[in-house]
Amino acid sequence: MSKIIIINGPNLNLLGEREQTQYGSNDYKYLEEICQNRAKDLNINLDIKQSNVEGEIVNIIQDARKTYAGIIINAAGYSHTSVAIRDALSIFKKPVIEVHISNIYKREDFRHKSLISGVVTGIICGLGVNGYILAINSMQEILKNEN
Ligand code: CA2
Repeated sequence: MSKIIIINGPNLNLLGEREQTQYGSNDYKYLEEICQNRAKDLNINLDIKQSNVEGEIVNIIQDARKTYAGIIINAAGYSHTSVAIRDALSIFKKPVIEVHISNIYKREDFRHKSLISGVVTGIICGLGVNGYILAINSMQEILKNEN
């Protein structure tokens, strides 16, 4: 059974509490539930982690090398600023899918550049929390084709 991890960055734990026009009305628990349900349907073993701390996210990515076949990451605000997270992802050497709930290209200029996009396998953005489900589906296809 494939083992993958979803890593969520800062403030995503507050989903549903504010900014519902950008991120929808569903809360973080709902996001975890729909992802776990989809993973179960696909016979994937899924772990989900969230951190508001850049260095913790780097540690999670480093540790992921030993355990996981792929990473799905929404680095949130750090997508636009973090060379350290980009470097950690580039060392991972297995499939990585970047997810954004909102369409970052429709928003402020500073969100148009994601520093991690250049080191990931693919990107899903602007499709709401359903983007995570699409990412799980795609990861399953990628991993199936590897074997
Ligand atoms: O669209 C996305 O998924 C983002 O990665 C979300 C980040 C934002 O900084 C990126 O530009 C795009 C922000 C996540 C913060 O989520 C909140 C949830 C509830 C209330 C306030 C923020």
